[in-house]
Amino acid sequence: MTAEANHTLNKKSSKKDNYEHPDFYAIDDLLTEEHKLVRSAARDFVKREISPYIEDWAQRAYFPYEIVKKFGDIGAFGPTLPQKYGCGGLDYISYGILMQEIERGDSGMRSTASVQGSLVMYPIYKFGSEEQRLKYLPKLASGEWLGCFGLTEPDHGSNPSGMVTNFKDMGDHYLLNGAKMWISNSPKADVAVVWAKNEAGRIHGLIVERGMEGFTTPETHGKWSLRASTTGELVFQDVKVPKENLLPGKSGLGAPMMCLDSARYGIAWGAIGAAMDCYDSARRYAAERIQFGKPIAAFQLQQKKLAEMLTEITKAQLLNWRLGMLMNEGRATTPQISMAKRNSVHTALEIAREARQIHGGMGITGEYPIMRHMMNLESVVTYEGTHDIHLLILGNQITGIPAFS
Ligand code: TGC
Ligand code: FAD
Repeated sequence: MTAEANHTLNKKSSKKDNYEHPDFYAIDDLLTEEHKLVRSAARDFVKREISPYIEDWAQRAYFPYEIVKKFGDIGAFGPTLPQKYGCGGLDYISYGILMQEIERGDSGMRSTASVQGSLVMYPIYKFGSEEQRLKYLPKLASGEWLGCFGLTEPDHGSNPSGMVTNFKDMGDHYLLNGAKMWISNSPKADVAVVWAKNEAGRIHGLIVERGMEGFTTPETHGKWSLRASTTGELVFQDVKVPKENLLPGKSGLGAPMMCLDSARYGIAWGAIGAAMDCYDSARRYAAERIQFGKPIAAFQLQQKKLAEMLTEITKAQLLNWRLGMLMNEGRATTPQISMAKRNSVHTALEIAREARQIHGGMGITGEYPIMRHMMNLESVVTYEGTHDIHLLILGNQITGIPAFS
């Protein structure tokens, strides 16, 4: 690549990232010194490594692969897993804070981190053998390797139990066939945790490595959302998977669903990071933009928007913090996680839309982060269980009547 092309791909914005996070209910008082240190390190990282470049990356649909190693260096991958495997050994509040800060920078960047931590490293740690943990976790934690998680298929999104990807026992190896779609990180991933049915129709997790014959990862082009994150397919045509690559610890749909619990929790915090960025930008813009001889912040209609944004952010911050404490105690339930994921993403989308209006025409440009956040959140509201699926999970919890089918 020429020096000029390289410069263009990584064009640095001259705009300074002056982000200040809203903390209307002194929620900082609930955080430990360790939580604050994690936040400060992650915020500095985002200001230094993401904010100056992200608009350019997103406009060009460029995935900055070099960020993977940098995330590893700050401990963004699998932060709650044990230090023995090169991970952070932190609690779930710290994990939430990391996701919040990274998604404040960009949802696509948070996707890269949360897929690696919650959807690749977590199942290897939770359901893997000790040999598998030692082989994969340190390389994934450091960012030497990138991973992806294959559950969704072209014909099975909200209903993953209908999956058709399958493997046969061939004696000394498994033979894997099928296809996964909409897979974050897939085009660049070194390893994939893939969910497939055995001959008895039981779902198992398999670790598939790049380079295995018959395994390809075509990239999905033309996304208007998560443009700085790379998304693709996983295609398996008679892939010989060594027997030692099966995750032995758990089978059935419950195994990938447990991974989703962890990732959805991270999204609950992450989406509010995006919302806080939109609010912060809108608050500053309203104070600076003069119309009819006054800052637009002086008009009641704009104040209403800002007051409602701050109210919703504060409610979500409290919900997330409490959920984090339940996660730390091992008491958080899937419906509680659904409530937080659904609430945070909905709140963030509404705030992004209101913030876009406060910025007027400028709100549609890359001068401000608003439109990028809004477009990103259109994916976040769909992946890891759609807005409606999380409502049905809550409905099931409340009534005891599943309404999925
Ligand atoms: P259902 O009958 O409810 O359950 C089937 C079996 O699974 C068990 N189970 C769980 N176990 C542990 N933890 C959980 N959270 C569990 N949820 C379910 C359940 O107990 C049962 O076990 P058993 O032993 O009785 O068989 O399943 P269902 O087929 O009716 O489906 C329920 C439904 C719709 C809620 C679920 O399938 C669902 O959540 N669908 C949404 C799919 C989804 O979220 N896909 C995400 C793909 S990954 C992704 O999007 C990554 S994006 C990442 C990024 O870029 O950041
Ligand atoms: P569908 O399931 O077809 O749903 C379409 C609509 O129907 C939705 O509004 C849905 O709420 C509604 N609907 C479906 N069933 C019901 C019902 N029972 N009752 C009421 N309404 C219903 N998957 C992975 O496995 N790994 C990844 O890394 C990954 N990354 C992704 C990255 C991006 C950018 C995107 C967009 C998706 C990603 N996904 C990933 C897939 C994601 O999880 C699915 O898109 C999601 O689960 C929804 O599936 P679907 O798109 O097939 O929609």
